Amino acid sequence: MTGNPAVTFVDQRAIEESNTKGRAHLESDYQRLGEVLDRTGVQIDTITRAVAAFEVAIPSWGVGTGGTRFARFPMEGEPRNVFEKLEDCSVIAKLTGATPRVSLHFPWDKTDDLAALKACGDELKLGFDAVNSNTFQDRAGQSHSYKFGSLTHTDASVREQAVAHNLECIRMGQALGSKALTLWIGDGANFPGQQNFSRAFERYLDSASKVYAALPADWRLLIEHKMYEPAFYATVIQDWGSSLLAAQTLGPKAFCLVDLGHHAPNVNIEMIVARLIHARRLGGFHFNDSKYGDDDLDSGSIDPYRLFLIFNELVDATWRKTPDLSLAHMLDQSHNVTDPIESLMTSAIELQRAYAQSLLVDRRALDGYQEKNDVLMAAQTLKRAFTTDVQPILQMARLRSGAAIDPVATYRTSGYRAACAARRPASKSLGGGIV
Ligand code: RM4
Ligand code: MN
Ligand code: MN
Repeated sequence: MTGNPAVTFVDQRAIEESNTKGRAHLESDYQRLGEVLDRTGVQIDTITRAVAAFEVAIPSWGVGTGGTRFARFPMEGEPRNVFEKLEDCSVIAKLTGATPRVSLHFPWDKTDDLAALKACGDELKLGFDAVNSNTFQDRAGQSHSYKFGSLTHTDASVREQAVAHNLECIRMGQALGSKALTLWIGDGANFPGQQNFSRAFERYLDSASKVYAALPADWRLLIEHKMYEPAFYATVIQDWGSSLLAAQTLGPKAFCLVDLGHHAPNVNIEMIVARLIHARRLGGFHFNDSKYGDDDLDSGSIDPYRLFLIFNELVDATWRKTPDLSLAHMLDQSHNVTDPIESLMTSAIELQRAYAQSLLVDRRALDGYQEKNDVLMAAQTLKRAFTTDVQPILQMARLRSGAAIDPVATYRTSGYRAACAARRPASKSLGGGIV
């Protein structure tokens, strides 16, 4: 018996045992849905195969309990270091069959032994997705503070320090097999007049070009925009326009990353997605949901129709044979009141659901309605796909790939969290914070 609880508590036998219970019902639900879809000319197995091939990366910072600016309420058995984070990520991967890679965040996940981290990933069958740099916080011992910015700071030595950190992230990512660096900076202003907008953007381009120049040939730079926070008046890369401008200025390996929570409420994100696809600069997503601001809530928990409409644009782009569409799908959520493992599993499944529903859209019919300006039927064509209960497809995709029909139920019976609580003494950190 291995000492690793991810291996011990969530092994293939436990998954199969749990699947035995749900299997008969699933077979008949699947058969029935297959018949319904067949009437509209859709082969259910085609959709199931596509869902099974869907992948989304887990953010290492997502498996710890999140918090607000006011407080953090840590849960028992939280991972205390990157190795334990990988253990939790492997549970999510095994149970959902949808999350084969982890996205790391440095220096939060920094370790002296990258070879051991890579070996740990191999043992747990986890790869490493885009690496994320962090120049929005100071860390002990660093020479310069990021209080007034990093890549856009007025002082060249602060900018150099921030560039150097990004180059280090690339080196660490290379050792782990990552192929992208996600660049999100909190730089901006809290007061009108605090910062010269034009000069700050010019400094950004200058610093980012140094990071870009250090990218290995097969790497991409993912530029993430965010409307506000921590800069509450003006953020340097605040919208997809600034992000696209930066990507186009930097070069062909620079792409825009859309974090769903980084927009004003009601913004038409699916349209932003369409524009970035048109510009050939859509690089990936940080999926989450929100009600009021950058709430970092579970994907699809507030507005599943919006999530569907975003996937609808992606499927449409594939249908139109848009070349070179290669997207880094990642979750980016803060789990303040739920077990992060359960939230992340549920979120990965919500993405698969939106994807499956989008695949059901009758695109030829939609095209026709759009051409004829048949507004009601066009809208209904999307709604019909969205309101189809694709649960049996998602469950069958998991069953066929050796994952759990019901990941949350299987996780709860596994005793994994309790085993972690016994091995990982409770965290003392009760303060506020983003993670
Ligand atoms: C930011 C942004 C970044 C994430 C940090 C933790 O708001 O979404 O992607 O790395 O939060
Ligand atoms: Mn993000
Ligand atoms: Mn965010």
